Amino acid sequence: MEKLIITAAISGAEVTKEHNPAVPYTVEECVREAKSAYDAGASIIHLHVRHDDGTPTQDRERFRVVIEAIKKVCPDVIILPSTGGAVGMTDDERLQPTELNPEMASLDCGTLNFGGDEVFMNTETTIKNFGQRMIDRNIKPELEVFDKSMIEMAIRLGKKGFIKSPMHFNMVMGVNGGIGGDLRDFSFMRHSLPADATYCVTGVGRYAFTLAMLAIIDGGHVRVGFEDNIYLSRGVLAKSNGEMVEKVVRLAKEFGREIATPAEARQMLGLA
Ligand code: KMH
Ligand code: ZN
Repeated sequence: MEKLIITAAISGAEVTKEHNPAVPYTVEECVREAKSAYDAGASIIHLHVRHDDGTPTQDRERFRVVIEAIKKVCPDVIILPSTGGAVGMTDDERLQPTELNPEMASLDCGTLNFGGDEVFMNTETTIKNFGQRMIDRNIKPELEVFDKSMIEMAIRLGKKGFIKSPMHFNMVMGVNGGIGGDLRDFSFMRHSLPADATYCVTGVGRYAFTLAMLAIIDGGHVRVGFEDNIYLSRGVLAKSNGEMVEKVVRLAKEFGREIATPAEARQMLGLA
């Protein structure tokens, strides 16, 4: 089986220090969290940035500063900035990190209720614009799919030339408003992907490590981190993103799955 690519979603836009005091806001805190994940075995950092008070921002210069600071201590790590940002941001705001020409970026493939009454808007025009931007700048999209309909949207827009193949998906499962995170949901999503696609799975909240296990044994890849889950196990707050990555590494080793380095992840994802 291919080696396992671990992504750490170190910060997100919604989770706060009230949920877990280790959630990073400042540049230094982002560096600390990225390094803990990288040292534990993450080859990709999915990045959101904040102002120092924790307010989410998509400001290009804030991304530039945080990415440069992370690269100083994790020189070969793959940085995958968010173009989702936070609910309510405009498309232009959200696209700012693509101006830095990262190797990868997230591309959200549909609209959904997001954790209650918030609506995370991604119309077909938005997805086409974001897809075209990533083609123009040679950025590999990680296709964020929160439900099966979003896989179908990605395939449809791929046929129209807005997303290149082979596609790389991130099945984000367990969001309040999206698909759940049970075995049946995983199987349904996974078997709806194009045959030549690669995928990673993100289990939100209590699904974080059960879905990681399924991806490990299925040959997929895994994302964990404070963006998606604040607990290491039931009732026990994670002290760092690194602790969550370490747990995935332990699970992978139990099942004979080796961990990909950033260089190996680049080969597998067609970035190199
Ligand atoms: N913060 C969510 C509304 C992404 O990074 O592309 C969207 C999100 C997805 O986090
Ligand atoms: Zn995100």
